[in-house]
Amino acid sequence: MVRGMTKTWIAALALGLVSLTASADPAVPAKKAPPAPAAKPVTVKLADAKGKAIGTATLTSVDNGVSIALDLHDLAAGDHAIHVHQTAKCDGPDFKSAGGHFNPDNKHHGMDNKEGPHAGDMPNFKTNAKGGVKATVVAPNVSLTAGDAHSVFTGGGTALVIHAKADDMKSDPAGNAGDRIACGTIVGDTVPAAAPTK
Ligand SMILES: [Cu+2]
Ligand SMILES: [Zn+2]
Repeated sequence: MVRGMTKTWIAALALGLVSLTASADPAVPAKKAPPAPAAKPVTVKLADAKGKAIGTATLTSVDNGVSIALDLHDLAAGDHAIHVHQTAKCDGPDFKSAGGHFNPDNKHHGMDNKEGPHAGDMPNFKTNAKGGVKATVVAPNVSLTAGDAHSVFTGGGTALVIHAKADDMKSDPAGNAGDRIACGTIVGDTVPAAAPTK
Protein backbone atom coordinates (compact mmCIF):
# COMPACT_ATOMS: atom_id res chain seq x y z
CA MET A 1 0.00 0.00 0.00
CA VAL A 2 2.65 2.48 1.07
CA ARG A 3 4.93 1.38 -1.73
CA GLY A 4 2.04 1.75 -4.18
CA MET A 5 1.31 5.30 -3.01
CA THR A 6 4.97 6.28 -3.35
CA LYS A 7 5.06 5.00 -6.90
CA THR A 8 1.93 6.94 -7.73
CA TRP A 9 3.42 10.12 -6.27
CA ILE A 10 6.65 9.66 -8.17
CA ALA A 11 4.69 9.09 -11.35
CA ALA A 12 2.58 12.18 -10.69
CA LEU A 13 5.66 14.27 -9.96
CA ALA A 14 7.35 13.05 -13.10
CA LEU A 15 4.26 13.85 -15.16
CA GLY A 16 4.03 17.25 -13.53
CA LEU A 17 7.63 17.98 -14.40
CA VAL A 18 7.12 16.83 -17.98
CA SER A 19 4.01 18.97 -18.41
CA LEU A 20 5.75 21.98 -16.82
CA THR A 21 8.64 21.62 -19.20
CA ALA A 22 6.29 21.17 -22.14
CA SER A 23 4.19 24.23 -21.24
CA ALA A 24 7.33 26.33 -20.79
CA ASP A 25 8.53 25.51 -24.30
CA PRO A 26 6.26 27.80 -26.37
CA ALA A 27 7.17 30.77 -24.18
CA VAL A 28 10.87 30.24 -24.80
CA PRO A 29 11.30 29.50 -28.52
CA ALA A 30 14.52 27.73 -29.41
CA LYS A 31 17.04 30.33 -30.48
CA LYS A 32 19.60 29.56 -33.12
CA ALA A 33 22.97 30.90 -32.09
CA PRO A 34 23.90 33.78 -34.42
CA PRO A 35 27.03 33.12 -36.52
CA ALA A 36 28.67 36.31 -35.25
CA PRO A 37 27.97 38.55 -32.25
CA ALA A 38 25.00 40.64 -33.32
CA ALA A 39 25.73 44.33 -33.17
CA LYS A 40 22.90 46.64 -32.17
CA PRO A 41 20.96 48.27 -35.01
CA VAL A 42 21.90 51.90 -35.58
CA THR A 43 19.44 54.61 -36.59
CA VAL A 44 20.77 57.35 -38.83
CA LYS A 45 18.81 60.61 -39.11
CA LEU A 46 19.14 62.20 -42.52
CA ALA A 47 18.75 65.87 -43.35
CA ASP A 48 18.71 67.70 -46.68
CA ALA A 49 20.91 70.62 -47.78
CA LYS A 50 18.73 73.07 -45.85
CA GLY A 51 18.98 71.03 -42.68
CA LYS A 52 15.41 69.72 -42.92
CA ALA A 53 14.81 66.18 -41.67
CA ILE A 54 13.97 63.79 -44.51
CA GLY A 55 13.70 60.55 -42.58
CA THR A 56 15.82 57.75 -41.24
CA ALA A 57 17.97 54.82 -42.22
CA THR A 58 18.21 51.87 -39.85
CA LEU A 59 21.40 49.85 -40.14
CA THR A 60 21.33 46.20 -39.14
CA SER A 61 24.06 43.62 -39.28
CA VAL A 62 23.25 40.81 -41.75
CA ASP A 63 25.23 37.83 -43.08
CA ASN A 64 26.16 39.62 -46.29
CA GLY A 65 27.01 43.05 -44.85
CA VAL A 66 24.88 45.80 -43.41
CA SER A 67 21.22 46.09 -44.28
CA ILE A 68 20.05 49.71 -44.55
CA ALA A 69 16.30 50.17 -44.15
CA LEU A 70 15.38 53.52 -45.67
CA ASP A 71 12.29 55.44 -44.59
CA LEU A 72 12.65 58.74 -46.41
CA HIS A 73 10.46 61.57 -47.69
CA ASP A 74 10.76 64.90 -49.51
CA LEU A 75 13.38 63.80 -52.01
CA ALA A 76 13.14 64.22 -55.79
CA ALA A 77 11.34 61.32 -57.49
CA GLY A 78 13.60 58.79 -59.17
CA ASP A 79 16.85 56.90 -58.72
CA HIS A 80 19.43 57.99 -56.18
CA ALA A 81 22.92 56.91 -55.24
CA ILE A 82 23.67 56.19 -51.60
CA HIS A 83 27.11 55.65 -50.10
CA VAL A 84 28.96 55.43 -46.83
CA HIS A 85 31.37 58.39 -46.81
CA GLN A 86 34.47 58.43 -44.66
CA THR A 87 33.84 61.25 -42.18
CA ALA A 88 31.01 61.59 -39.65
CA LYS A 89 30.39 65.24 -40.48
CA CYS A 90 27.34 66.49 -42.37
CA ASP A 91 27.76 70.23 -42.95
CA GLY A 92 25.27 71.56 -45.50
CA PRO A 93 24.53 72.61 -48.05
CA ASP A 94 27.13 70.61 -50.02
CA PHE A 95 28.08 67.99 -47.40
CA LYS A 96 31.69 68.02 -48.63
CA SER A 97 32.62 67.66 -44.95
CA ALA A 98 31.69 63.97 -45.21
CA GLY A 99 34.75 63.41 -47.39
CA GLY A 100 35.09 60.73 -50.04
CA HIS A 101 33.64 57.26 -50.06
CA PHE A 102 34.64 55.04 -47.12
CA ASN A 103 37.57 53.17 -48.66
CA PRO A 104 39.79 51.32 -46.17
CA ASP A 105 41.20 49.04 -48.91
CA ASN A 106 42.26 51.81 -51.32
CA LYS A 107 40.10 50.54 -54.15
CA HIS A 108 38.38 52.36 -56.98
CA HIS A 109 34.73 53.32 -57.19
CA GLY A 110 31.90 51.09 -58.18
CA MET A 111 30.40 47.68 -57.75
CA ASP A 112 30.90 47.10 -61.50
CA ASN A 113 34.52 48.30 -61.41
CA LYS A 114 37.15 45.55 -61.67
CA GLU A 115 39.37 47.59 -59.34
CA GLY A 116 36.55 48.31 -56.95
CA PRO A 117 34.48 48.72 -55.08
CA HIS A 118 34.96 51.15 -52.24
CA ALA A 119 33.71 49.59 -49.00
CA GLY A 120 31.08 52.35 -48.88
CA ASP A 121 29.57 51.53 -52.28
CA MET A 122 26.14 49.93 -52.59
CA PRO A 123 23.18 49.69 -55.00
CA ASN A 124 20.96 52.67 -55.88
CA PHE A 125 17.46 53.10 -54.53
CA LYS A 126 14.35 54.64 -56.08
CA THR A 127 11.87 57.10 -54.61
CA ASN A 128 8.20 57.15 -55.63
CA ALA A 129 6.42 59.97 -57.47
CA LYS A 130 6.05 61.86 -54.18
CA GLY A 131 9.75 61.57 -53.39
CA GLY A 132 9.32 59.03 -50.63
CA VAL A 133 10.75 55.57 -50.21
CA LYS A 134 10.58 52.61 -47.87
CA ALA A 135 13.15 50.17 -49.12
CA THR A 136 16.16 48.21 -47.99
CA VAL A 137 19.61 48.43 -49.53
CA VAL A 138 22.41 46.08 -48.50
CA ALA A 139 25.93 47.51 -48.25
CA PRO A 140 28.00 44.34 -48.77
CA ASN A 141 31.43 45.60 -47.72
CA VAL A 142 30.87 47.31 -44.39
CA SER A 143 30.12 46.07 -40.88
CA LEU A 144 28.73 47.32 -37.58
CA THR A 145 31.50 45.55 -35.66
CA ALA A 146 33.63 48.07 -33.80
CA GLY A 147 37.32 47.47 -34.41
CA ASP A 148 36.77 45.76 -37.78
CA ALA A 149 38.62 47.49 -40.66
CA HIS A 150 35.33 47.83 -42.54
CA SER A 151 33.34 49.04 -39.54
CA VAL A 152 31.18 52.10 -40.16
CA PHE A 153 32.39 53.30 -36.75
CA THR A 154 36.00 53.51 -37.96
CA GLY A 155 37.76 56.75 -37.02
CA GLY A 156 34.89 58.09 -34.95
CA GLY A 157 32.22 57.16 -37.48
CA THR A 158 31.19 57.69 -41.09
CA ALA A 159 28.31 59.33 -42.94
CA LEU A 160 25.46 58.08 -45.06
CA VAL A 161 25.11 60.35 -48.10
CA ILE A 162 22.35 60.46 -50.72
CA HIS A 163 22.95 61.95 -54.16
CA ALA A 164 20.78 63.76 -56.71
CA LYS A 165 21.27 61.09 -59.36
CA ALA A 166 21.88 57.38 -59.73
CA ASP A 167 25.35 55.88 -59.35
CA ASP A 168 26.69 54.39 -62.60
CA MET A 169 28.56 51.80 -60.48
CA LYS A 170 31.87 52.27 -62.28
CA SER A 171 33.14 55.87 -62.56
CA ASP A 172 35.71 57.25 -60.14
CA PRO A 173 35.48 58.84 -57.72
CA ALA A 174 31.74 58.70 -57.01
CA GLY A 175 29.81 57.12 -59.89
CA ASN A 176 28.69 60.40 -61.55
CA ALA A 177 25.92 60.62 -59.00
CA GLY A 178 25.70 64.41 -58.88
CA ASP A 179 25.23 66.62 -55.85
CA ARG A 180 25.10 65.35 -52.31
CA ILE A 181 21.50 66.13 -51.36
CA ALA A 182 21.14 64.52 -47.92
CA CYS A 183 23.44 63.31 -45.19
CA GLY A 184 23.35 61.61 -41.81
CA THR A 185 26.18 60.67 -39.49
CA ILE A 186 26.71 57.03 -38.54
CA VAL A 187 27.90 56.98 -34.98
CA GLY A 188 27.14 54.27 -32.43
CA ASP A 189 25.52 55.36 -29.17
CA THR A 190 27.46 52.51 -27.59
CA VAL A 191 30.54 50.59 -28.57
CA PRO A 192 29.01 47.25 -29.66
CA ALA A 193 32.10 45.04 -29.32
CA ALA A 194 33.17 46.25 -25.89
CA ALA A 195 30.39 45.51 -23.44
CA PRO A 196 31.53 46.33 -19.90
CA THR A 197 32.20 43.32 -17.69
CA LYS A 198 31.34 43.80 -14.05
CU1 LIG B 1 28.19 59.48 -51.99
ZN1 LIG C 1 32.61 54.66 -54.19
